[in-house]
Amino acid sequence: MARGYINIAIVKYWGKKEFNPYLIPMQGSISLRSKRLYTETFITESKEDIFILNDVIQDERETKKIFDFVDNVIKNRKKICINSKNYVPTAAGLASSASAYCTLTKALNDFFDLNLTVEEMAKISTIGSGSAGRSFYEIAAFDKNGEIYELKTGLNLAMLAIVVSDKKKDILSRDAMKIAQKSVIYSMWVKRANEDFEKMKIALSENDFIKVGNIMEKNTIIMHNTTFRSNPSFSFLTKETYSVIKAIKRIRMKGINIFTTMDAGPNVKVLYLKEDEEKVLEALNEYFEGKILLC
Ligand code: 2P0
Repeated sequence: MARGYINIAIVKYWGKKEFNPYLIPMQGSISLRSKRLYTETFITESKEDIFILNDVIQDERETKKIFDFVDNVIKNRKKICINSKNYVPTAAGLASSASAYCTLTKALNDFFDLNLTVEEMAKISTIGSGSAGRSFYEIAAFDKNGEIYELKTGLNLAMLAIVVSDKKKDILSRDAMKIAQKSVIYSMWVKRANEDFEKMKIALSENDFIKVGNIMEKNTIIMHNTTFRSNPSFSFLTKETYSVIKAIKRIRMKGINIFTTMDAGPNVKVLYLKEDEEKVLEALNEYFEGKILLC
């Protein structure tokens, strides 16, 4: 059995350059791995290739997608049954292809005795999903050359989500990214994101939480602006998203250091320091009781 956790980007990955053979992103990204939300995958020998997700045998399309990845990792193999379970609420922006492909790569490595290193597995997993490579490290950098490595900080970073919607998203992040790459402001995004990547590395190494939070918030907004300024124009963010952001700002004015980020969905993730957890939850519960999910 293999297990892999989701990760949440504090500098976003938002665009593919090429596969060579692993993904080279348009710009660097940095993430924090969850301690609670994960995927588990079991592989067994089978008469035919089967993919089971959350106890449901998947259709031809889903099965093909997963086995195309498997065939990329290993040629001339025996047939297998891949049985995966997501211990992640299936909510917009939380259900994760990152934990899925991170875990599948680990499970294949174990089942077929591939003897891959963590570095190799991280790169391989990006063929399935770009963000998956980051799930191999607690704090991961995925740079613009396609290198994936661990970053160190003295900060005890923690994340929670305010779940405003558990509806499935209308537009997949993969498709959204493709459209956004044609946005008139996309080249500006790439430049800014690469600067944010460098600045974030420094802020983490200097244990400067305020800087980390500010870089993350600005980076998030510019990423989402690429979708507004696309043709067609669209957004993952809703009225509810903005009202959460407003409430978080209000709480921050009271001196509690919390920062917001959003991915390919309307839910808001909140970055805080683990040692502040009690007071953060107390403040957030006043506004969002029942909607808070520790990540
Ligand atoms: C991230 N996202 O850095 C960004 C921010 C969504 C918004 O990585 O096409 O599902 O499989 O490589 O990994 C989601 O992208 O995309 C993502 P593919 P993936 O977390």
